[in-house]
Amino acid sequence: MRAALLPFFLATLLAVPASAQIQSDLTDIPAKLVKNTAANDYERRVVMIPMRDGVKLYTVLVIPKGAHDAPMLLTRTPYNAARRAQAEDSPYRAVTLPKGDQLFTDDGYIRVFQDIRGKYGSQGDFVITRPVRGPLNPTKTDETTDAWDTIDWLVKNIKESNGRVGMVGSSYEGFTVVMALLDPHPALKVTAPESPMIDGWMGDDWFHYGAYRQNSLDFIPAETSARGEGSDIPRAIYDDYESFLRAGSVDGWARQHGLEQFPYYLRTVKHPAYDAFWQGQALDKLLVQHPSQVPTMWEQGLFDQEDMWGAVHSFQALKNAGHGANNFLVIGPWRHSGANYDGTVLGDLKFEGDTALQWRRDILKPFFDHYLKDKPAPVTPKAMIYNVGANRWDRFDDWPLACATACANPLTPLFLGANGGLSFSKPDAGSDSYISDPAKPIPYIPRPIRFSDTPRWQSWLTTDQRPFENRPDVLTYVTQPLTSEVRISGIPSVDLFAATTGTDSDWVVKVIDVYPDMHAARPDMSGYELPIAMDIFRGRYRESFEHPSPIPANTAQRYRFTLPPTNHVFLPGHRIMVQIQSSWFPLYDRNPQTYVDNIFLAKPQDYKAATQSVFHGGAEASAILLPVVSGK
Ligand code: PG9
Repeated sequence: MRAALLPFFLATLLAVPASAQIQSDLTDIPAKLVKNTAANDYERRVVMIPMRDGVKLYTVLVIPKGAHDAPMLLTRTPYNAARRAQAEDSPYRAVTLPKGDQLFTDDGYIRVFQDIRGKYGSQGDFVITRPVRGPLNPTKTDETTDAWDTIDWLVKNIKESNGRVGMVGSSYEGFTVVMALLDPHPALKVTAPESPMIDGWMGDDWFHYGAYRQNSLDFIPAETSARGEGSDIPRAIYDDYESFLRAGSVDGWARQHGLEQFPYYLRTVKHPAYDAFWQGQALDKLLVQHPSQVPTMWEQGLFDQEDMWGAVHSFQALKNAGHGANNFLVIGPWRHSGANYDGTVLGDLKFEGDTALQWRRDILKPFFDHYLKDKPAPVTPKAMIYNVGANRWDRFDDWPLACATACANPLTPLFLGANGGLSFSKPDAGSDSYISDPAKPIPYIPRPIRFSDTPRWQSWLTTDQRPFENRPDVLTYVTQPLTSEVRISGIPSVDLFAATTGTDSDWVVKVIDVYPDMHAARPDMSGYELPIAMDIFRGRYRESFEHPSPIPANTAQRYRFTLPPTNHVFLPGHRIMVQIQSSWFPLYDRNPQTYVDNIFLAKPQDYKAATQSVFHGGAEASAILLPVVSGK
């Protein structure tokens, strides 16, 4: 503004009548806002449901307008029920509710989300995956009683309902479904635990066979900084590989970031081994002790980067204990929780249509409708697993198709051999070696690595393994190009004979489908090394998960452990590859390779390079025991 105009402008301002002037004690925000919801096709009802100890849990119901005799679909969550029940603010329930729910909400289901005890709108105290009442939980409640009390209240108080409840939920929300199954309310008629957290030490979120998953460290403040929203730990270093390497041990990194303030972190550090703390929370074991009659569909992804253990092990444990009749298994080509989103692609993989929608529409919804709406019984396969090699769903009356005992087919050894060979016939005796240096751990995906990079995290189990194949600290074994297809369907098992110059060691084993040099159908996938099943095993637990022991240096030891579930056709022209290495960083904490009581607390001087030897042939014939069904 030109200076000459200023007096004129001020005069104009002062001339504004007093009634129109903004006064400092006014606010533009109404004290109470009532939204016009007359056009909504649903009613949102918020209730505080009392539990047996008087604690009230915040519960949101999205009830179709005019509903009567409607079933209720319940999810109990630590992730903010109000937000889960309102993905978007919309007059349409199909829009306001999560997309994965749409088939149910379009069909008149009442959708119910509840904050678990101690989170968001609920009263009470929050305990991460609160153990069942007993030695690990001296209180009178757990997620089993809270689910029971909630369902009891819902069927007595929601007049629009037909008195029947189904439960769904993925991951933590899957854990709450499984907890409800330990003593189900009679009105709980059907459940689908999706990627449920079942055993945090064996192979779900926190550890895999004793190797700690350092991304867990972000979960703790995100969930326990406050009753409401927390956040991940801010990073001073862009690349998590560098950040964790510089900090040394898990505890070094944790204390740099203030994690010693969190009870769950301290609890974890106190229990590095599979002691009573973890055993007492293993839900597959508890389910067998308290089997339910509730029809249950266990679901997980083939590439589930968080809870790869839970669903398949629960299904198997119940089946093996004679409770298979009401239990079903679905494994799709999905990431963690991917069943509720688009299932068309994952990483570089493309599937035959939206596989997640196919499952929800053709299998899950009819299964729920039968028990909740008296619709005719659908044909539900005992197990349904996507086959990425053939790009199709396979349906089974029984599963696995091959296993060590009580299966139609035994497991078939695929032997490691000389010069990187891999074959179904046993090779001559020999060994290979590499140096594993904790100062240069092998990244689990190419650097830079950020746990917060969600798309990379969600698809990392499909990562092309070529960047690792030629490293001097990775052993690679590969078959000749296959002349006929090799089909596997079951749980592969590692039978590894290996020695180390150290006194502790991790063993990472990967089974890989190597695509042909030129893959005409998808040239961009030519030579791709697609992981089919891989896992890590902490050597100190080779004899006992509960009582670790030092590895005798320079002595061949036998390591036996199972890999994640498979259902795959290796096509003619493809090759089967196995890679073996001793670190997978920074997802898994480094093994110092010197035996210490508690690896969380290892000191810099404990981390030492070691020479690792892997044996083949003779009496120490390392092999992957594959659930081969046809074509060796
Ligand atoms: N995988 C997450 C989790 C479950 C249970 C405990 C800790 C983490 C989740 O997605 O909920």
